[in-house]
Amino acid sequence: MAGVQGFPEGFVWGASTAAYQIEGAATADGRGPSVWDTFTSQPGRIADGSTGDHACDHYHRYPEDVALMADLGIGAYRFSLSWSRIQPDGSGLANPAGLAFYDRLTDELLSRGIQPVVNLYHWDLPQALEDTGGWLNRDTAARFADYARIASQALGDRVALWSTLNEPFEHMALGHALGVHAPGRTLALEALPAGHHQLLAHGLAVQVLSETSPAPVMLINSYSPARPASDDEADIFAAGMYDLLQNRLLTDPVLLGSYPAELGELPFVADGDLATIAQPLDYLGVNYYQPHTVRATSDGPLPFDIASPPGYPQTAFGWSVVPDGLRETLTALRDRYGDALPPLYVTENGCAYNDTVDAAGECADPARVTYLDGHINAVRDAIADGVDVRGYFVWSLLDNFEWAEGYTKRFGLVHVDYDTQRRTPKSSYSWYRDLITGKS
Ligand code: IFM
Repeated sequence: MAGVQGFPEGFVWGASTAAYQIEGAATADGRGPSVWDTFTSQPGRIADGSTGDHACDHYHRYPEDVALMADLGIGAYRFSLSWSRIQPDGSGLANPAGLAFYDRLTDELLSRGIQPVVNLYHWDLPQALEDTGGWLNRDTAARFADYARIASQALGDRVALWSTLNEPFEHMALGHALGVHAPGRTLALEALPAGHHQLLAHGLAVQVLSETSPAPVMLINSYSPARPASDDEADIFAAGMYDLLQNRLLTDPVLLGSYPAELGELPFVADGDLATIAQPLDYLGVNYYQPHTVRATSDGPLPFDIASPPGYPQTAFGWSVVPDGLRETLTALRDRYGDALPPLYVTENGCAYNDTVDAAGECADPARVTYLDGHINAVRDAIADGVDVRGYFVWSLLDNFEWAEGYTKRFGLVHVDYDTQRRTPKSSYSWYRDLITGKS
């Protein structure tokens, strides 16, 4: 296959999903409840009152989904494991039936020539661990290391690339500070230990994975350039604070072995934690959607408000389409971390639109094509500027359960009819296939 112009030989083109967002089969084969099962069962939490109980039924339909990936021509597929399928209570013996699903999926991918990129944790903590304090409890990090060992012993001979956690910052902020995601805690800045304990879990898991599997390891973080809403000193200060939290808080300890000095002493950081967290990392995963405009406020739980920057086209989520923000994100990481920065993968990038299937059975999504084209060009620009980027994964392969928005936001290259489970590749799917197979 010819490489895509402007991208290095061997650059990986992929697509991403996450367990709770696509698998369904919530109680199949001994799966235990996660915080998302609990959260979605509480009235008023999810925009359309839905749950991930059935989602895309990927648990049963994975052969069809892997066939779609093969036709798409992706070289790698990033998915997450459901911890509570593998350890229903988050600790103790593995559930063989749960592991067997990931075993089948991994083999199916490999039989189609698709590299499995396996993320251990995408926000679905086993409820039993939440009941003992969840990510506010240091012990959850040790439980995560045990779980990583089980996953690695089962799949580590075939996984191409591991990721420990997806977006620990969003999980801390949305789930523990603001309460709009599971587990629904509203701790504002008191949520910081939930971020620290996730990083501790990451560091312990990197140790386990490097002992038990030959595959390289990454951590996936979300990044967003911060822009002050005005020239006002308070807004400039607020933008700096947001930048520190979103872009540095959970990256500095991993790459530099220290929290940003501005934070001062953090009482929840124990002796030795930072050395554990700063394990050598093979890659860093970068998730990017949009920059944020930041305004100082004294009205909310946090001292600032963030918004989508004005003056750009917007997705159906109201997020601004700013492709250059991805170039800015990638170059800013290089400039901040220098030699401490491992090579990067763009592990999520994509957009939600109100896609529908027409009478002829087609699903046209030209706005997504424009979005992807712009952002892929931004990655090309970053590479031309010397940033070492090794791959790009679209979020998402399939329309899926978009957390607090339920099924109201469609991010997929493939449309999913949730009543019939019919999959319809969108025009962006054909466009992406042509790009990565060198036809466009
Ligand atoms: O759907 C999510 C994904 O789970 C994590 N990153 C952002 C996506 C879009 O909101």
